[in-house]
Amino acid sequence: MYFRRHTIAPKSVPIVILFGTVTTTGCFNPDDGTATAAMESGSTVDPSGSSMGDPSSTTNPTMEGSGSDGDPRTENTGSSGTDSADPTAGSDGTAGPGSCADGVVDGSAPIQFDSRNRANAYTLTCGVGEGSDIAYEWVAPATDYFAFSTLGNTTVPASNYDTVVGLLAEGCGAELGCANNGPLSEAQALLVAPVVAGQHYTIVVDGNAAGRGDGTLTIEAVSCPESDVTGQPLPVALTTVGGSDAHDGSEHGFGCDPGAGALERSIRYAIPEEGLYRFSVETAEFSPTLYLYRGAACGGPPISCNSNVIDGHPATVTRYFDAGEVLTAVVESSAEGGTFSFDVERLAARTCPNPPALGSGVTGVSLTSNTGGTELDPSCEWAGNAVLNYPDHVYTITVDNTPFTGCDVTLTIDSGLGATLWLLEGGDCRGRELECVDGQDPMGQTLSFFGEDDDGVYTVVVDNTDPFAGTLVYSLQSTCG
Ligand SMILES: [Ca+2]
Ligand SMILES: [Ca+2]
Ligand SMILES: [Ca+2]
Ligand SMILES: [Ca+2]
Repeated sequence: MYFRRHTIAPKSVPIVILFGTVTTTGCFNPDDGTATAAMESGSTVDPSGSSMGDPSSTTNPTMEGSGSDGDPRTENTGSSGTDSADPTAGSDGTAGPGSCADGVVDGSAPIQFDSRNRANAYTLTCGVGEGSDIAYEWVAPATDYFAFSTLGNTTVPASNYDTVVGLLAEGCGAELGCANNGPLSEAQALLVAPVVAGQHYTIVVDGNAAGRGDGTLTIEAVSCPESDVTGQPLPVALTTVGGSDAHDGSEHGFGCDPGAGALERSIRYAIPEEGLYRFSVETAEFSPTLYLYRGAACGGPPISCNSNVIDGHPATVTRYFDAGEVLTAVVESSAEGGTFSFDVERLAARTCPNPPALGSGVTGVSLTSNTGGTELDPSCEWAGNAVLNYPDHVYTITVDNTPFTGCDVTLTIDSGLGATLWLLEGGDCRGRELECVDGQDPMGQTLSFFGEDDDGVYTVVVDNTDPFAGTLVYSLQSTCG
């Protein structure tokens, strides 16, 4: 087996602006319509492509207008074709005197824009080049996470060029969030950001790599996940009864999948302080599967999943996170579902986020509940049984296949009944699970890395999946690096 890291070549496309109104109001739910398919395709593209700025920052976005008076909006070269006669007239209003924005929108309807005759007034931190842009003044109608998107949907078109979307504080102030990419595309942008009711913001639609063109900006409150337990007392009792079946994690390639028809519940949690966090689900009413994704909205980049039996050990996913990272968990149930206990705990980090390097390997290593940590759990095995957590050892490897050599990491079970060998992206217990081999085979299991595309640092984990049987003694040999 081998895996290959996916790289995305930057591409350039052209930009611009104008506005008009279309229709429809609604809540943003990646499980609806066009956005859905895209967002759940298992793409590794960060829908964010996105960065969330510190609202307390006072740094202004770069102003790059080339006009002699320093006001880039005066650089508008006028109309052409379908452009609005008055570029400062928004679809739902005109920016007031002194406003930095080109127009005022309330976001209740999609906003058509055309940037082909606009100036390059802003450079957002997640875009490049001198794309022309347009800025909208907007007042948040609610305190919530909102999605600012040029993805289009079933009724309005996506941007036809490489767009970047930024959210700035009132009056073109500090950049609060920026997104260059969408779930499956680098062209359209999807930004999810928290806003406060009544607060004024500036939304900038920019062109990446000097792109210009037209498209539609939609502004919608995020409706998935359904719950946000940030700051709430945990664990918390929730239910999947009456839940949707919009989520399908089968395309991620993980080792757990409840199959079609499983009702789910989606839950958001924002990390309060840097550390190692265990997300867990425990229930006596169904066999739980827990998926964890990055981002404040459903459909973000997947991290991993884990499952267990009814009334068994909790299903858990554990990773190291920075303060302020926002995660979305999806709890899948079996049968008709039921109530469950959802918890997020900050663990005492024993080896994560800095596991030791495996080097050329280790031999004759004992792994029991006394000698191993219980920090990480894979998708293709339980995290434990009714009595014990399955103990694990964590290592890092560095793969360098330049010039081509290829390398292997091989687990051999010297004694004991069960071990799982699995692999995470990155060497710091933060990354997505890439491979999971349930190693009941005493002849061993091997992870193979071919070619330069596989170069990088990884986290390798060995789990003792049968601690009742006694000590697992294993050898882990590496020809990598
Ligand atoms: Ca620009
Ligand atoms: Ca883009
Ligand atoms: Ca489901
Ligand atoms: Ca474990």
